[in-house]
Amino acid sequence: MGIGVWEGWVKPSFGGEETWINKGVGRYFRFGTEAKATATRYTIFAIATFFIAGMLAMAIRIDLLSPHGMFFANKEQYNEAFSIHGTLMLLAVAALAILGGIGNFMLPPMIGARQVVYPKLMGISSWFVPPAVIAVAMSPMVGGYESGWMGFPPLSTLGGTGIIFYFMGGATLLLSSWAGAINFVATMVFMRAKGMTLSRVPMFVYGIASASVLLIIFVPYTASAFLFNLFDMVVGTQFYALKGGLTLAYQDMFWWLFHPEVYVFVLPAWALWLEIIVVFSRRSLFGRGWAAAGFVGIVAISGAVGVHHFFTQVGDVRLPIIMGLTEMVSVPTGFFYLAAIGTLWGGRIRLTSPMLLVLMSMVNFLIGGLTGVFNSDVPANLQIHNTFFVIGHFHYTILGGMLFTWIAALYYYFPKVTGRMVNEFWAKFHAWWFFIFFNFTFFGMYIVGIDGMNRRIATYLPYLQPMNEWISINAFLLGAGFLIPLVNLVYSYYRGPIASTNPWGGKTLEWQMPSPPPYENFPFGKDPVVVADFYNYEENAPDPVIWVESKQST
Ligand code: HEM
Ligand SMILES: [Cu+2]
Repeated sequence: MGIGVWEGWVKPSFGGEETWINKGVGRYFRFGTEAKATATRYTIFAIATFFIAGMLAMAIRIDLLSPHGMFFANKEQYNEAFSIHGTLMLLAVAALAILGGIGNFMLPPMIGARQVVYPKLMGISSWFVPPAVIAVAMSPMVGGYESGWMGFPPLSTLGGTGIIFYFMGGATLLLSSWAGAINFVATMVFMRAKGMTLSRVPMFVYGIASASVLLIIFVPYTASAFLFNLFDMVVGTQFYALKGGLTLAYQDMFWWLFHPEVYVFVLPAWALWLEIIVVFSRRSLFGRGWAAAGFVGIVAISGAVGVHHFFTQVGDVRLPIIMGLTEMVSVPTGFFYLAAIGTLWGGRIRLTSPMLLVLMSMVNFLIGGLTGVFNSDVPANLQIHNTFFVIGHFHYTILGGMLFTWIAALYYYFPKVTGRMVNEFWAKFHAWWFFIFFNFTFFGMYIVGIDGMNRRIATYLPYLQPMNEWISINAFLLGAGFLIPLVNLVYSYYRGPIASTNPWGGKTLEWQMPSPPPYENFPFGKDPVVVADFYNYEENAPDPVIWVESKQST
């Protein structure tokens, strides 16, 4: 079978050797089990989904050019558009791009491993993505729905049958990231090279580990909520029925995952900040212990504060507690800024495209984080809840914090993955384009939100039109700009200048692989042993790794 089911799955399952092709784009679309092919497949799916969901955002912005809507035929279509946009961006882009794409590729070599523990599980769960994306995207064509992307009952079960596809797609995407989390944790526990102690594992490994722990604990709640809702619709159960059901319990279960999920998006990105900043300021990582405490602190707090999403619904004694806890999340977040700024301070900074994007990401996230404090302050929340202020906030955190860093990481690792360099001029040109129009667009949303623009409503009062026009025009420029990195990446894959093995001079182990890396990551017949810190950039810092004769032949 040409698509690799036989060579990649069946034969190796019965003890045969897996055949591995190291050439051509086709290898990424086979049912192979090799982690780097799986990773690249995740990246390609994330980019494709980003463009599908991005087109919907453009449609929404066209609609909002007029107070009465000027693109969609009715309000239901508007609801479907922002729901599909949101779900795909969150569950198929933000949750999978860095974890599935960068993580599967770079985590094994970073800990000195040649493979992951469950390569088949990873391979198959990457193939969950396209059917799930299609199910979500086509949900309007199979009956539509009105409940919005969160699918709150009773609206979800009373609306159209499209919600069935929507919940199936959503649950499948959650499952994909959940399987990934299990594989990451197993790989980190069992496959670390000798000497890769807790105080030496790279920061990105901490980032993936903490995101994985959050996923493993919290995905079951929200995935079950989706499924119970589905059962209510399909087999007539009454989990969330208005009479006799636990209607409000859905919201609780939904936010059990979806608050920690935002940290699933940003923790790996913050970890990449530190990786990239260290390399491009050639300065030892500052406050490694603080950064580690940051990861642990956020995992500990972020699971407990989901109630801050319904401050306007629950008026009881828990409010001050949840408000306090939510605002405490800023403390471990501050640790990352401390480590990042401490490392930058006095460093010999090289403003390459990955570095530029990381610095921009830090600025954006700061604005997003500060406006989070307004959201989490109960009196302020009562004013801005369900307005465009909230939309501004989460786009600053997710696009600003995660997407800028994802693109930084794509440029940073491109030479390792493909053996070629991207075009720096166009990478930087787009970074500035992205930064400027991102801020024009989304800062406008804070303003229009405070002015009284409701979220999730297709129409608005005429006095808000000028501000909405400003947002839409900047959004179109922002959206069109993404063609630049797309062309840059595709063109550089075929024509970019040949890259050296370690073009940026990174010390972590993934830079010791040849470019592009072969099947076993480190083909030298030798195994790495970690003997010193990866982030020591002092004059006469010892080499962090020595290579010893491999026990198994390669
Ligand atoms: C990791 C970074 C963060 C991300 C990715 C993020 C993302 C989001 C998202 C997606 C929503 C909207 C959910 C919806 O559709 O209703 C949201 C709302 C909210 N965020 Fe954040 N957030 C982050 C950080 C913070 C911080 C640091 C705080 C507080 C200090 C905060 C407080 C809130 C609150 C209270 C809401 C609910 C607002 C409302 O609807 O009334 N967030 N956030
Ligand atoms: Cu939250």
